[in-house]
Amino acid sequence: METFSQTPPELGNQYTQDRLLRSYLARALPDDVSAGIEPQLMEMGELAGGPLYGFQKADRGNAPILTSWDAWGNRIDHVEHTPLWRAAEQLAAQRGLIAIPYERTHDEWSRVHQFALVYLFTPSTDVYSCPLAMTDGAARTLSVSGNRELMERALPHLTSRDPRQFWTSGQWMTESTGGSDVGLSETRAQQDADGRWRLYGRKWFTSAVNSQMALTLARPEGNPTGGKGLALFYLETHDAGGALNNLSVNRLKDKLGTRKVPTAELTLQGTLAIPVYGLSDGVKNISPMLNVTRTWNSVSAVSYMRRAIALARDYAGKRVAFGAPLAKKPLHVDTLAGMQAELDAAFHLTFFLVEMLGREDAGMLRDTEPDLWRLLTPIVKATTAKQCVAVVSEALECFGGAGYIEDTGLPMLLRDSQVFPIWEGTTNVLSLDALRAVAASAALPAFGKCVHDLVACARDPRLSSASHEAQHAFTDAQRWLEAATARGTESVEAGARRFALTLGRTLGLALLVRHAQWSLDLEGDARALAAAVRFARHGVDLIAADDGGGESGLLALG
Ligand code: MFK
Repeated sequence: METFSQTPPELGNQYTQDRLLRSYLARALPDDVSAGIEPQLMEMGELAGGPLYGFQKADRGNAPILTSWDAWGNRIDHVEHTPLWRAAEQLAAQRGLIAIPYERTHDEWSRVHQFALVYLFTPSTDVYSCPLAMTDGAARTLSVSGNRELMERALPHLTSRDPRQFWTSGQWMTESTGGSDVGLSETRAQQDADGRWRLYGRKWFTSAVNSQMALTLARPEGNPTGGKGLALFYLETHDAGGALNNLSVNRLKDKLGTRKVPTAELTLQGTLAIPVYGLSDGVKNISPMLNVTRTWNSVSAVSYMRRAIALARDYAGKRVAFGAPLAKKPLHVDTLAGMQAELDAAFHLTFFLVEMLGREDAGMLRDTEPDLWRLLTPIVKATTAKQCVAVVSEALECFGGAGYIEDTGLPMLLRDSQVFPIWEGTTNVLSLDALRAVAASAALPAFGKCVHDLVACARDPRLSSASHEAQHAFTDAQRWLEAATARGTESVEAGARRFALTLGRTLGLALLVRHAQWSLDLEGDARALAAAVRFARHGVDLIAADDGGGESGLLALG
């Protein structure tokens, strides 16, 4: 007698099957841009749900390998990527995943073009988005640096579509003193008698160590402590003969997830490096990189949510329990709907940020928009990362025990997602960054006007409570900031996370409301409306004016 075996979940073309992506692009993009990029999205969607997804499953058990010595006793520190990553690198270069925003074929829409492709590519390539994010961040940092020599040397490689010419870049910031308080960095920079700079120190978490170049921070001798005393340096990892640039790979990290990413501990022993601009203000000077990698983080987070939901939805049609497919069970459908509403909000929030980055690249941000962009980058990263972990965790539960079994490929989704709230600034570090962005500028009134203008688009009465919730949550956040400021800095700091996440969820809801009205009017589709109503019910307003963060007594001992 044959025993039962469950049909596994499958993916189809990840572009054609994505109602959210297609509907967003139809609203946001001019027709000529849509027509120009659609064939690329179709192709990437087919790859991501077909051959690349199959390759990913076959590559599941592989990991990068560090070989420290060759057979003859020479130190080589060679890191071999897995086959999936080798293919991902070729594909990323050929499809222009870094080149697109620098070629700027579609002007200010080039970032939407790039990140729509990245959103499809990322969940089938096991966090190859990590080296790509750093590469994009380095390209942008060099582009705005004014350092002609470095731009001419590195940019043609970073933005190449030819895999033989393509370089990736590392972002070597974290030291054993910590990843958040970068000003504590201990790496020293010394100038040779012949004027060349050499770096000495230990970098503790250098992702994708195989990159051909890196941007890093080091303290020129005699400089003060703190972030201002650091300088931003450019280095190439190998010399023209292929030898390592006076650095050694001590070991690869043993991580919870992102296991395809060869994250290393490095010792710099006189590594030749070039100052990018100036010999101080390193934290400030590397911030263009952070703002790009935080955008990649947000796109990656929504792409993982999308992948988890795509698998869970397909499975719901196949898995029969208690007499019917899960897709016919009201509670299961309700659970999936809640996940989808979170994804809809996170997606619109992320691509709103992507649009702003595109306008920033094109020099089109006006008036208070640069302040708003500065505020939104940490808020969107923090909000979407938290949503991603929650949604992917819920998706695993949709598979019951199978979601906990490694060779389904599902647990890896959760382990990889858990990095999104941690790297590129933890939720708390980014919440404090958002407070600094608000304090230094007109960002908060600009944010309020943005929310107001978005919900003002809503005419359908079914959107009125969601619109009201968005406006109300913003008002509460604003009142909290005034009241907390009057109470003192401890009160402000204690509530920073609730403040930042309230802003993130508020803008997500307001963007959903705008899209829902458009979709009702032009597509005759009520699914975005359903997402707005559901997301509003999940809780948007996480803070009240009297939130003093006074619960620290809860932690008293005894
Ligand atoms: C899948 C995609 C993801 C790919 C990931 C790739 C893997 C990479 C792995 C990693 O490297 S993870 C490590 C990433 N590290 C971080 O994200 C650092 C987290 N910590 C912070 O962000 C802290 O807030 C910070 C280090 C910035 C605090 O340091 P400081 O020295 O206290 O900075 P401060 O005083 O806040 O800012 C110094 C200057 O920089 C200020 O300018 P002024 O000197 O003119 O006043 C700030 O305004 C400016 N600044 C800081 N952050 C900025 C910024 N300017 C613009 N944008 C920002 N984000």
